[in-house]
This record gives sequence, C-alpha cells and structure tokens, in this order.
Amino acid sequence: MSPDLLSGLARAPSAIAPDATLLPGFAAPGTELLEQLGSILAVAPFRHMLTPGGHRMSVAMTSAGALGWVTDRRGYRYDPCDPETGRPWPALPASFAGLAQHAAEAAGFPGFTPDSCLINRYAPGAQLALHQDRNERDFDQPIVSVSLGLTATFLFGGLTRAARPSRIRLEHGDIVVWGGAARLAFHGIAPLPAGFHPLTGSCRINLTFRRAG
Ligand code: MD3
Ligand code: FE
Repeated sequence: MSPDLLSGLARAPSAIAPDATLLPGFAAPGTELLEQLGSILAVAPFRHMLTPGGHRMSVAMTSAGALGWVTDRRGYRYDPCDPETGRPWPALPASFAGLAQHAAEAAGFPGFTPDSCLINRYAPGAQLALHQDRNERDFDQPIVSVSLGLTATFLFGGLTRAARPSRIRLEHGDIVVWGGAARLAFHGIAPLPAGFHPLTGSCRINLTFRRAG
C-alpha cells in the first residue's frame, strides 16, 4: 500500500461513539488559528478560575464570542463580560466560526452558528476531571472541539459518571464534533505529559465552539 493511501485512511473521519465524530487534522496545520488567538489573548488573557468548591483549576481559560464560560465561588455559567475587566469578551473571529461550522456540517450538523469559544490551555500536569457540559441552553446544538499543540489523552465516558471512560489521543489539528447522543456524555482530559510542539511550545490549547445562548 502506498504511503498516500495509508495517510488517507488514517485521516478519514471516524466515530468515537454514536454522534461523536473525529475529523483528524481537519484544522489547518499552520499558524493562522494561533495568530488570531494571539489577538484574543491580548484582550482576554488566560486565567486560572476557581471552581464553586474553591479549587483553582489547573487548566487556564479564556473566551471569545458573545458569551464566555466562567466559574467562581458563585457557580458555573456563561457571561457576556469578562469578569477580570468587566468588558465584553473579544469577538469570535469569522475564520474561527467558519471552521467550526464547516466541521459541524462535515459531521452531520449543518447550520451550526457558535456564539462562544472557550479556550483552554494545558501546561504539563494540567487535567480536566470528568464532567458534563450542561450550561448551554440547547443540547440539540453540537459542541466542536479543536486541539492544538501537544497531544492529549481524552477520556470519553458514558451518560453516567460510573461508566469506565475510553481513552482517545487528540493531536494537533484534530477536530471532534460532539452532538446528539454524545452531547451529554461525561468527558475529561488526563494529566498532560511534558513535551514540545513547534507551534505552541510546551502546552496544549483546546478551542471548544458552542451555541451557549
Ligand atoms: C463531549 N474541554 O472545555 S474538548 C471543556 O480538551 C472540555 O479542553 C476538553 O471538556 C479539552 O468543557 C475536551 C472535547 C469535548 C468538549 C465538549 C464535550 C468533548 C465533549 C461536550 C460533550 C461531550
Ligand atoms: Fe467539557
């Protein structure tokens, strides 16, 4: 088999679970996304937020779009303003929204129009415990995730916390679309191993596009 055919097979969409579609390398491998990201971070830098229980999250986060996801002692929610500045979150770049819509359509969810992009930064050791995403208004809308930089182990559980999660490697440029039956699945990220990626250095960045409001 030719190397071309092999890589073609490796890059075909695949089902992680019903209604959870991995689009390997669907995001452009270059620096365009990261350049736009730099403009967002200049206005709304990464910060470690507090959980309602008072724990500082190991993942650093920020947002772009009409709504941004926040957590503090008062709870988890979407807010039109960055609590650090009191100002609206930076706009969602049209290229980001277009990429998310294109990916959603490729996975069978046409007409996805995100109003929020949560941006997560993982340094080595950072992790995200198993959770559900349920602060959004309409669970019929998918979530689109874009992985950049270091490879992470994604934990995909079932619809109850008790289900033993499967482990999936998410690499630079991979996009996953989570809709339908997968939308309320428990999921998380295992502690990030140390490493170096030419575009992000010693971290992983994940963008999740949502219709929150
Ligand atoms: C499956 N982020 O921000 S992205 C999150 O890599 C979050 O930073 C992880 O979980 C990360 O909430 C995982 C993949 C993901 C995102 C949302 C989902 C998978 C999902 C919602 C429902 C089911
Ligand atoms: Fe999540």
